[in-house]
Amino acid sequence: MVKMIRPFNKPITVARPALPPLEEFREGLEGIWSRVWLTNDGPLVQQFRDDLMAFCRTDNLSLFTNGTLALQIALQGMGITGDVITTPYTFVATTHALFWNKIRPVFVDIEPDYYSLDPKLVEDAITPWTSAILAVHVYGQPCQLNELEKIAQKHGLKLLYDAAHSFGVEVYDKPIGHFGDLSMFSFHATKIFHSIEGGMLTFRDPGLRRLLDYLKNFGFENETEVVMPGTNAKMTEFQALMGLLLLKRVNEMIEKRRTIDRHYRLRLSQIPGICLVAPPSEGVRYNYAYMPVQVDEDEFGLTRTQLYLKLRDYNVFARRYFYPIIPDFPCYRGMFAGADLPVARRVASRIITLPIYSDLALDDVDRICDMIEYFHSRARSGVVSAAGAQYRASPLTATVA
Ligand code: T4K
Repeated sequence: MVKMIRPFNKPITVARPALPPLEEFREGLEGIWSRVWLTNDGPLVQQFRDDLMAFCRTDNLSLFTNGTLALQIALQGMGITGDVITTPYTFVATTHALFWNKIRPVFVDIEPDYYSLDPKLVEDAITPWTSAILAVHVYGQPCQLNELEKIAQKHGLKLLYDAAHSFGVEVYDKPIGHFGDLSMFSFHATKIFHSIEGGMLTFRDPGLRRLLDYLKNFGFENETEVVMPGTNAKMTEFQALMGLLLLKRVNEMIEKRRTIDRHYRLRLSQIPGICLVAPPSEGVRYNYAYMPVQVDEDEFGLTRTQLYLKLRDYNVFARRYFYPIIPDFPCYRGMFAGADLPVARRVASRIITLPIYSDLALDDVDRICDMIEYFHSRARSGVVSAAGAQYRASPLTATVA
């Protein structure tokens, strides 16, 4: 059978922000115009906070202008100092937030199923200088929550989660933000749910809310009194408007992603050398935030990076989230020479995250899978060398045998 594959005629990117109907946004803008209130805890920000409190089933929640500042402020507000045990397999903002607080990250390796901090290794890394654990629910898949909680309690450590990818995730009907002492969610445009830019903290200690309010607003108590050296990390009315309109649709968007994920899994599981991440564990209501797969070069016939480049030839802009691991970025290189991180390194060298967003058509998913299948079969038949030198995709069409 001969199957034609054409490159997409416009880029298919790893993520594509969801947008509400323009009419609804325009209506919201009219409200903002009539109130002439743009930021500083305006009515839409307050409404957004209330709606999120209902969605996340907690009163202990605070909004920020982005997730990175939310995490930086959380570390400051909780008085975390010294060493923090964390993961090398994440977006660089997780580590940057520690550095901005002059906290030393202690990298511990990840587990191979969902790529989050391996609790078995965490305990061995605890020293008298350790003050907290900062774990990441990578791609939205929950960390080993009970194990981390037990370790944190046993050693009197704070437990923080970078839940940037995890909005809408629940574990046995409990929202993911209810675990640990605090969780940070990112509402960046590329996330499953967003407010253009934005961030949210949920936390266990109700006393933290007031402190966070000070810290994100210069430490102002009132017009003339500043009670602590805060910064500026306030959410604007425009961000809140976007968030409010998308929050109404978030469950529907997750459902669409679930269908896309299922379709990918069905197709990709047939391709040798494409290794899927384990499905969500029992009790987890997942949000299908990302579509990561590992490429086994020996079986697939191409390296991960070769596949990434071939897809680009066909106008598919997958990403290598998260490559390289954090200690290998130039700004951190050499600082963590002793860290033994074989699993994180291996995953980072094989990972590719494929496009997923709620309005990605299933036909497009099929076409991406056809391409991957095609690259594999060409590589196997020797048309594409392991170095990727013999074959360049035609800009217009390619033929699949
Ligand atoms: N912790 C973790 C674990 C995180 O993953 C992140 C953010 C954070 C903390 C920090 O949270 P924030 O401070 O961002 O709230 C993107 C996002 O910018 C970043 O938010 C996200 N993680 C990270 C995983 O991905 P880049 O540099 O890869 O984004 P960029 O601009 O290359 O966009 C990715 C794709 O999305 C592009 O190929 C095109 C598409 N796109 C992007 C934007 C911005 C659009 O189609 N429209 C758009 O408006 O970091």
